Amino acid sequence: SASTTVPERNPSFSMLSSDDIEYFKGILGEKNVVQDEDRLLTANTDWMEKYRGSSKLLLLPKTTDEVSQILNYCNSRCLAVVPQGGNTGLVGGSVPVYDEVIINVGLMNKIISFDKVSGILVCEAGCILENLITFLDAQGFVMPLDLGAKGSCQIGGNVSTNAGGLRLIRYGSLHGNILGVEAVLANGDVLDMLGTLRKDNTGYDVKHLFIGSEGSLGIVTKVSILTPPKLSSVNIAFLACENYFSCQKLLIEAKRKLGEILSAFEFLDNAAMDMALNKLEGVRNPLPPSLHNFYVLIETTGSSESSDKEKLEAFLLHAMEIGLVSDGALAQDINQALSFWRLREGIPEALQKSGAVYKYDLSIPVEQMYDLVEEMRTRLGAPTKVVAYGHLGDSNLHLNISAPQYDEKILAQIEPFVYEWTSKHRGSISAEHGVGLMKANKIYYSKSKNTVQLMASIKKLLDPQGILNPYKVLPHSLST
Ligand code: FAD
Ligand code: 2HG
Ligand code: ZN
Repeated sequence: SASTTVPERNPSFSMLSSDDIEYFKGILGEKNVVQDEDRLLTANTDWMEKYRGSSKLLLLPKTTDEVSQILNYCNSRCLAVVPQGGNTGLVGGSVPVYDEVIINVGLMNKIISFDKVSGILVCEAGCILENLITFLDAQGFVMPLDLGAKGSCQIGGNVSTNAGGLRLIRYGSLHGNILGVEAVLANGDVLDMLGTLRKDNTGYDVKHLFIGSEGSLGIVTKVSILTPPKLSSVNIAFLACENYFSCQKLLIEAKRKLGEILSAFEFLDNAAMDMALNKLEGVRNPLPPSLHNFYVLIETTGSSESSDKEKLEAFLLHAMEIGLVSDGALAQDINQALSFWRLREGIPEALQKSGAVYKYDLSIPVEQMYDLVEEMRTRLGAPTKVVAYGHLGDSNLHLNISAPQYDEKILAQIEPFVYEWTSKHRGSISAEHGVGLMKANKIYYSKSKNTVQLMASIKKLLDPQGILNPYKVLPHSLST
């Protein structure tokens, strides 16, 4: 498997005993204390099958009070735990490293309230993102968040990773859209910060600590979200560009000419296109066969069918005239629109099917972003495939290196080069996926020493024994 420097098991954590299991059964009932080997194997293994723990126990609480009781007990026994949602995380954060108890709030999947005037949704953390999208659609609203893993990821997992996704360019990050959080601390204390207000400046805004802290500070049990109304006119174009500079210029033009109706700006290079076409069933290139170097997906969302379409068409015509775009297709119906998205959203799955994959999720200034991809190709050569795609509109590159199998020699060619390069350009080594286990020891590439030290102090204050998601997020030298 992939090599990550894994620290020793922290010897201050207790080993699970049969008394512990009896205690959990007393709180949760027999059925929600899972010891079944197949279910544990799944819960121990991450989406990429790159990280594997050896937990012997999966707990499925149904209420905040149950979460509180479990954590209080684990803390008193010094039993380490891993909060797990849909287990779609890509940095090894959602699976145990050793024998940590897995806690999944997937049974807490109720919608608590929805206010049709304000668009504020309050729900339990185990709600699957796609179910929330479907629920809101029927109410005439949309989630301010969408991503390829929507069918399995939980809103609690999304909040805990501060997931970015495909619409961030339009709606901004979850730090803006999550109005409230209920979370349970390591000692079982419940923090009710489940506000539904847009404005509330009563001191420190503590809920933000739980947005993006990857289960290291508490278990998120409920959230309230500001959701925008569903607008009547959505248009999607799939375009080809011959060079990276054109993609960049196209982004500047799109922001200027499409302005407030721009709702997605994604890119992929031809290596990513090849991957998708070869590995995904029923996916085809929306453009006539011809070799293009780059592809861009542009979506607009607005309230006027005629003027939005006119705007987009004028923009595309202009882009073709000045030579930024060499070919393009506008989705003519919902099925075509879905097929454009399927192609883009399917790339991680295509890569997963193609063997070993080294993933880097980087924030890099748009101008320099593709230089890294080209340098990497030169460094690596065959038989690796360097695949680039991502949220160009947010300066977020997904650099994926696909190889026949995991290989220390390949890894040594990639790291620390990729992190040093990113750090030198003042980028982030994790734009949206988080730190998890994969990057715990790499955090200094993107955060200053004093800032990391403050993170460790906050961790110590909220979780003095370090039972919550150990070995993750913080560098291992600071985490015990
Ligand atoms: P998990 O993977 O189960 O957990 C992720 C982290 O959150 C872990 O550290 C875990 O301990 C913690 N956690 C989970 N639930 C809770 C909780 N209730 N309380 C406290 N901590 C918790 N990410 C993006 O940002 N943008 C994308 O576009 C995107 N696309 C993806 C596409 C695919 C196909 C896949 C497989 C992944 C993608 N991801 C993306 C990564 C991943 O889906 C997101 O990070 C997602 O938000 C994780 O949610 P989850 O419920 O699966 O959490
Ligand atoms: C996406 O945007 C996800 O598709 C996954 O964030 C990125 O697989 C990746 O590297
Ligand atoms: Zn992404």
